[in-house]
Amino acid sequence: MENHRMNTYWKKTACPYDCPTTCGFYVETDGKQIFSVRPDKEDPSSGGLICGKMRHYEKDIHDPNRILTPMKRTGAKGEGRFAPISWEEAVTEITDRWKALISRYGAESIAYSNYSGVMSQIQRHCGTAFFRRLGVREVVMTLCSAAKGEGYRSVLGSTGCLDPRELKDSDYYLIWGCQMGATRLQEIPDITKGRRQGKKAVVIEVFAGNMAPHCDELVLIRPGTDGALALAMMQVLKEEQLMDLDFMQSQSVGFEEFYNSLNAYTPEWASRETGIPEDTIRRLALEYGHAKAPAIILGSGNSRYENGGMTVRLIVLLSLMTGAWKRPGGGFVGASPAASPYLDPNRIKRPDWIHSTGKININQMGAALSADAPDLIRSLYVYGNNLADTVSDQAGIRRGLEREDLFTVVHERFVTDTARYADILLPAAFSVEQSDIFTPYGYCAFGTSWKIMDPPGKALSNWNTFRLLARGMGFEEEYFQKTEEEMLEDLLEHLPCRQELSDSQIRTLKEGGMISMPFADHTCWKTPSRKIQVVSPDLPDPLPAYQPPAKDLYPLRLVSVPAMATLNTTFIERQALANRRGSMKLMMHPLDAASRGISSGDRVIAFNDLAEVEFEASVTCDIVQGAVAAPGVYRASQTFNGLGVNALQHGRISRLGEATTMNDNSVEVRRKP
Ligand SMILES: Nc1nc2c(c(=O)[nH]1)N[C@H]1C(S)=C(S)[C@@H](COP(=O)(O)OP(=O)(O)OC[C@H]3O[C@@H](n4cnc5c(=O)[nH]c(N)nc54)[C@H](O)[C@@H]3O)O[C@H]1N2
Ligand SMILES: Nc1nc2c(c(=O)[nH]1)N[C@H]1C(S)=C(S)[C@@H](COP(=O)(O)OP(=O)(O)OC[C@H]3O[C@@H](n4cnc5c(=O)[nH]c(N)nc54)[C@H](O)[C@@H]3O)O[C@H]1N2
Ligand code: SF4
Ligand SMILES: [Mo]
Repeated sequence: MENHRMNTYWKKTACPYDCPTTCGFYVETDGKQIFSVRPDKEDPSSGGLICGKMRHYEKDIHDPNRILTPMKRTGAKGEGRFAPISWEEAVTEITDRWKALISRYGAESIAYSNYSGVMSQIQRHCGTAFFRRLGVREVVMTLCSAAKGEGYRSVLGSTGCLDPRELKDSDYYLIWGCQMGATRLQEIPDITKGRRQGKKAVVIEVFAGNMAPHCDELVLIRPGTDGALALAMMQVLKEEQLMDLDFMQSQSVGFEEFYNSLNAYTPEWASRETGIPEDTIRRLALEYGHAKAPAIILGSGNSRYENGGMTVRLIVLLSLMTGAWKRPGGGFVGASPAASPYLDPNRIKRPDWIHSTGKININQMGAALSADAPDLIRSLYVYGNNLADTVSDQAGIRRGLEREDLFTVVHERFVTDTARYADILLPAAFSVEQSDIFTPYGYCAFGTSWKIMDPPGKALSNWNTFRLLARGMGFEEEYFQKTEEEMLEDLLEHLPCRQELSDSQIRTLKEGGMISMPFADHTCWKTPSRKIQVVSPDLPDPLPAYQPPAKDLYPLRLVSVPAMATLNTTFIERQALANRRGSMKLMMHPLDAASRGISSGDRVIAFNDLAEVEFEASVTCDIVQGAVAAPGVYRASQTFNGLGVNALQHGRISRLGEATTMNDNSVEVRRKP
């Protein structure tokens, strides 16, 4: 980037990445470049606290390694050699191939993959509309927290949980499987302040990660057994008469049946399941039961199991049992806090265009891309997703991407491990080069950001790319005629919450910026019965009960945890961040390491029936015995043997929510000779 700072000014924008916060901030620009980033103290969700990664967003936007032109593959699949072509050539080739496939095999021979590269709504979801119009199979988008969402919804429907800004009123914090120092940074100051005032923060984790300094007590738990802990805590609350029976009896359905089932779930029983000492479980339950406004902050880690939805149901029920939801600061953080929807997503996603009854679960993309799959996929379009690194069954996915008969198109900003397999590679834009609406999933807020500069070279936003492809396919719907700015204006015209907005808020949305929305009424139950659904007759398991995690085939349970310096594979191009993260580590308990003759710094191989993956061992008491943890997602060239941790993960899906079970796997580990 040239650094001629002339006539610069500050523009408001928002972060396009997949955090609960969606921080708003300012960028310094001259309309052609971004020079620097400045946090915005007035921003509703971040309050001016943005992560280190985005404080130098300009380095990614002006990264010399960006893809700037459409390209066609010249080397072998996976090699990453390409030659520039024009957009016209690219679109003609893609749409000619697709038309031929559709007439010969039907539209279901084409598939797409999209996830969380860009989380702003138009750019994230416009492809869904395009592919529905094309007639391909629906993609089940459950790579992240869908089991958590379903578990919560089964009990509370769309009831708004706490907005993290309400945590200042809580009097006890139970931080449950959440690496907040990385993923909910903005909530740490209130908890730190609370702890100074004598409020207690307890972390329940498989691996403490960055949370050890932010809590008063660390409780280590065996992976996938949190449901047992929640049940035993409720058994103690019952025995000690710390439940708010009036509240639960009057506000819920099915309470009696569940209440009567609790006796079997003693702390002694739960101790055997979880590995947590019996008296710790009892003490935790008493502390929680005596608190007036305790808050449970739940991450997504313990929902990424076959039993994940049930685990979340049980933890949500625990959050309700003492009546905490009635009091300011009491309740639950980790689902949607919104009182009602701000935006109608169907205007972007167009469910009215669904033709196909088929489905592809993104977690099972490895099997779906197989040459032996019953409904052979002959073309794959990837945008906002790096499936070669981030999705389970990595070896299966790579085998699929290597298929010579798979016509692969990737729309990307960088030559990722997925992009290396593209037949046609298309250049994508950054958030400041496009216009969109932003809806943080963890805060009561939303906003807009209008294009600040043109994309460099021939890069195009997802919206503009799908418009070109739609024209190439001959789609004439008005949807595809609109510019992204017209689409954004249309969404603003039709906001379901428009009546609730002040003139100045509407002005902010029109100019670009985030606005704060009212917190939900936490006892207005938005469920079909208008009550808390302790029992859910429509689910396969109506009565909440303990379900153990998947059977261990190997002696060590394997969990994946977010890294501080990167966000899935976003930011891994930036050398300073990659250096800060360091090499691919496997966290091990000292007893598990000693019995295998392993010390910190040793190269080790973790293996199971799927793969052998090389790591650097890091021996620490911050992980529960019997488990290993792999922080971060690495690109192949940053790994030791070409494979990442996702090569050790099966593509099984959860019982509730059809979601990822990436933490529900086991391995053995040996020292590399
Ligand atoms: N810096 C940074 N920020 C991020 C991300 C990132 O990779 N890096 N990722 C972004 C994304 S995509 C998301 S979805 C969000 C949220 O990201 P999530 O992936 O939901 O991460 P967390 O909820 O913070 O952390 C999950 C925690 O669950 C723990 N865990 C795993 N299994 C169990 C279990 O059985 N029991 C218990 N008690 N704990 C368990 C893990 O040890 C881990 O600490 O963060 C976003 N923000
Ligand atoms: N081992 C392990 N695996 C994980 C996780 C983990 O913690 N550990 N986390 C899981 C979770 S929670 C999630 S949400 C998934 C995320 O998985 P992915 O959706 O694959 O997320 P990223 O790795 O961030 O890759 C997103 C890609 O989108 C590209 N991109 C960004 N903006 C745009 C755009 O506007 N247009 C286009 N066309 N492309 C764009 C980026 O350059 C990037 O390469 O990973 C999951 N996989
Ligand atoms: S990556 Fe997350 S914490 Fe960082 S600025 Fe974006 S939303 Fe905020
Ligand atoms: Mo995620």
